[in-house]
Amino acid sequence: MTNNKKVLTWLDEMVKLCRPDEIVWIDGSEEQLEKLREEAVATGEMIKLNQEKLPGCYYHRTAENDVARVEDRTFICTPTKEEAGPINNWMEPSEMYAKLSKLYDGSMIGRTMYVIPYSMGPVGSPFSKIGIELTDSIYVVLNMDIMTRVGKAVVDALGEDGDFVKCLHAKKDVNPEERYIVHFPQDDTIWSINSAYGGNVLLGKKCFALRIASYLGKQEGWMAEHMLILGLENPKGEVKYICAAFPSACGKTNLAMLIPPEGLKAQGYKVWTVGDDIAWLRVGEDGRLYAVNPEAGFFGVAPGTSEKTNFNALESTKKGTIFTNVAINTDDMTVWWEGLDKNPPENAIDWLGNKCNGKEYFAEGKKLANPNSRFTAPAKNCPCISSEFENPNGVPVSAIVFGGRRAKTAPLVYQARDWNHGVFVGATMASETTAAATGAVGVVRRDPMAMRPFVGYNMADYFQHWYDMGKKISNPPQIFNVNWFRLDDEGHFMWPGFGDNMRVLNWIIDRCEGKVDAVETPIGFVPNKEDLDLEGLDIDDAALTELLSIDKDVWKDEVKQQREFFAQFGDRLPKEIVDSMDDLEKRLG
Ligand code: GTP
Ligand code: SPV
Ligand code: MN
Repeated sequence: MTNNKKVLTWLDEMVKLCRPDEIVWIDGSEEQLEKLREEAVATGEMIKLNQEKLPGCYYHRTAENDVARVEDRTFICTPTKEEAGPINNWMEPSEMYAKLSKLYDGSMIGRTMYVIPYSMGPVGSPFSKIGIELTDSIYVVLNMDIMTRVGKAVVDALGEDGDFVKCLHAKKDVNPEERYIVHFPQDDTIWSINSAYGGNVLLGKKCFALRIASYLGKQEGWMAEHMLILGLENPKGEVKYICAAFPSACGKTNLAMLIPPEGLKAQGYKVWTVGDDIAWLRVGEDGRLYAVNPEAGFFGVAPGTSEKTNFNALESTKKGTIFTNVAINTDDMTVWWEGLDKNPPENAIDWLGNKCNGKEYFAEGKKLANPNSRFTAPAKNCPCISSEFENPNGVPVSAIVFGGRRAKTAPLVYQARDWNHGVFVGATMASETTAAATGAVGVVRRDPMAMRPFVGYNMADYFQHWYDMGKKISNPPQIFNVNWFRLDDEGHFMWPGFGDNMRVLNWIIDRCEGKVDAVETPIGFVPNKEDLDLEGLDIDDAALTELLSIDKDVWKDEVKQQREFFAQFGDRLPKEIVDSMDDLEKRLG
């Protein structure tokens, strides 16, 4: 398929290492993909779902020990440990290559190696980047085909001499003890072994589009961020774009596809989706920041997705979608997960493959779907996909929003004073952990810019990069922080969330346009209650007051925790962060 010597030399080397029986280039044709689907169904790797109700949809179950990203087994292998920084796991590159080569040795004997040429971003766009993933998994091939632009056109765009990110994946025997997700930023190389789950194996996603791309962005003067991109249309038909960084399973897909509450919808407000997980950001000639979504699909959290909470996401999964680790309704071969509706199927197979009575499970509080079960859906299925989705130059960003799950502390929304203060707001993000990664759930941890697991170099230098970018953006976006997850004393969410988040987005855009005043607090600007459009919302005044309040004692303690977290970066920490912390402490009195 190519004469590119760099590709052929590398492929030759990897084939000698893994020793597959066969090598198959993925050309992106429907004919080839259909054959692979049939093969995967024949071997039991995938299950064909009801083709009348869910045309082109398939089901896959991963191993019980392989259902989420594995941050403790994810490495950034730079020549020195300092380059990787204190947050990343690190090993010296030659040592890691030697260690992993032993694991890959002969790992594809008796298997086929698929060669997937793919583009992150529209094929041929000057902002796009090409990768080639070698894998022995048909599931990976079919997911990559949905999540990225795959096939012959990419090989043509690469040309005889083009560079690409070299991605090697072998599922081997999915042994968690020997599972490694490894990045060599200086070599444009990613090696993944012993997993078959999403973020560990769809190497275009977190591994390339965030870890490798963040490193490239630092060198080349742009940014790769864990952000959704949405367009907010007002009744005049003007569209303003917002990027939002929330940690994994904290609401990006939901916000990106939001449907406004009745009142606002009737006035003509609308949301258009450009991206739901990753944004590549560059400075345009007009001095504004521009965002491109490098992906072509959504790898979304299934539980909690319903017609009510996220109609557009659910619609996106009605055709050409792969479901992973949800439950099957065996009466009609459709899918089910917690939160889809209140009617779990009686005749079901749970995510572990057990036949069961879903109603009994539900009554007993047992999970039918894995909490991190996912759908892989083509972006073009989404009813509210933006007309700018394929725009190779991206969309101009009016606001950047940070946010996380905080039961207490963070108010519903506040605005940073300027770019540098906004960088501090992002750098001091913290959120309760979720099922998207292995480990404890619900523990507050610091997660700067929602990028803790995804920065491909020293996080102190990443903070510096944000400050440096600020100097290049003459017309910068305003920066905000939101928290949809504040709990009352009984443990209930105080804010209704989902579609009602539109009320907060409108305030954000009003602030960007200088249309409304705000209350200055020690942490930034919070809304005057009357500037939030609350029409049709059943929320009492006391709750709203609390949602917008800042408890100085809690925040003094928060600054202490920030200092502890930042201490690990030593002298490498930008001085601006320390200045902002001192300033915040002073303002808190
Ligand atoms: P990743 O794909 O892991 O990066 O996750 P994400 O940030 O896209 O999160 P997603 O939108 O899939 O939401 C994760 C979970 O949070 C789902 O179970 C949602 O139902 C729930 N959720 C999303 N938005 C809200 C909200 O505004 N309020 C509340 N209470 N829950 C929400
Ligand atoms: C996340 O965990 O942030 C995801 C899913 O978007 S994964 O592709 O597994 O990283
Ligand atoms: Mn994500």
